[in-house]
Amino acid sequence: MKSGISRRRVLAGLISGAGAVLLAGCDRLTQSSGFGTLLRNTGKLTMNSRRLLLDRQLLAPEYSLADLLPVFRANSTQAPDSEEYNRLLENDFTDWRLKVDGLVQQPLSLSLAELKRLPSRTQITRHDCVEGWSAIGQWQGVPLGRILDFAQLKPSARYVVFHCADELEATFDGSGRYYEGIDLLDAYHPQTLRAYAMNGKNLPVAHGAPLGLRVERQPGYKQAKFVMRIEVISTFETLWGG
Ligand SMILES: Nc1nc2c(c(=O)[nH]1)N[C@H]1C(S)=C(S)[C@@H](COP(=O)(O)O)O[C@H]1N2
Ligand SMILES: [Mo]
Repeated sequence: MKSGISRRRVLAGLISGAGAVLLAGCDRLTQSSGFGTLLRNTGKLTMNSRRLLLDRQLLAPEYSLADLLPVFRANSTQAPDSEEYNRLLENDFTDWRLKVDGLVQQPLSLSLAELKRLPSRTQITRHDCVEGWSAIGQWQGVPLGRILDFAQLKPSARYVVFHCADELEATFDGSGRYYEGIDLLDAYHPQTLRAYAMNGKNLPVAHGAPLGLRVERQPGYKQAKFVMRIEVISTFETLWGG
């Protein structure tokens, strides 16, 4: 962000977003918890999303269908090497659940069908890998901010971590799974999606089936593939050595 003004605007957006979270909390008191509530609340676009949408300068450039590449390269992990993932893949991910937990009032467990029933956003953007290649693709998915609002962030929430099904690269010490973290500004950015479709089809395995992260304005490695769990945290210190 270049100017102090736009930074202030984003902060104002986040503060009104916190208000939306509180309101969602009041609704919840009078309704049964779980996915029913999630569906009932989908009509509400959060204040911070609206504000960010108004500030066009903050959006990553979007392209047209004519700009799509015939072949979009698949990079690094092409398929997680795990029995659990293979079992989920065999059943077309009907048994897969996206878990949302950590610093939230209402932990969630969402099936792919449930995610697909939520209002989605479709965008054509450029993916830039730091290894030196770029490609333009179309993604469809649920704005992450909306899912976080349903889960209702606790006041101490600062970052959102995406836990993936594949192993970390050997260079990372090999102790755990691939993960990526983003801050709340990126998490509530209107172009940040939990993407389940790419170029009009279900997300292919090589590109992160069943669910990938699109966080535009961030480099390729932030676009976590094979996302299994979203964890909301206050500090990175406790996460595999920070
Ligand atoms: N789970 C997971 N996500 C990942 C990676 C990975 O190895 N595992 N590689 C990252 C890198 S470096 C890039 S460039 C993109 C590649 O996405 P693509 O295969 O859809 O082109 O995924 C990113 N997300
Ligand atoms: Mo990358």
